[in-house]
Amino acid sequence: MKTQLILAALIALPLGLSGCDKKPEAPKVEASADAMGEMAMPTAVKHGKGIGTVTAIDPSKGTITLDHGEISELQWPAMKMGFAARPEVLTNVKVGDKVHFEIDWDGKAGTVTAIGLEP
Ligand SMILES: [Cu+2]
Repeated sequence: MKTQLILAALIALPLGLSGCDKKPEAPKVEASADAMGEMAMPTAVKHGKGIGTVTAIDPSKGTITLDHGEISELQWPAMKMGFAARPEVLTNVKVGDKVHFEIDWDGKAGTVTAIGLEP
C-alpha cells in the first residue's frame, strides 16, 4: 500500500509540472558592450601540426613566416603565412630551415607553440 502511494506520487509529479503552461521568464541581464564584444569573439582554439620551411623571422615582433604544407586539422591547404611565436620558437630555427611545427589557431591568428628541425 505504501509502495503504491509512492509510485502514484512519482507519476503525478511530472504530469503536474507539464500541466503548467507558464514559461519561466528569461533573466534580464544588462549586457555591457565589453561582454558583447567577448561573446562575438570566437574563443575555441584549434591545434594543428604541419611541415614547412622558415622564410622569415622577426624577433622584434615575435613572428615567424612559414611556407607550410597542408594542415589537415585546420583544413588548410599549403600556403605561406606569418604567425606569432613563442620566444623559444624564434631562437630554435633560422631562415631556410625545414621544420615541423605545432600551432594554436583562434580563428583569426595563429601562434607557433613548438617547432623542430625536420630530419
Ligand atoms: Cu597557412
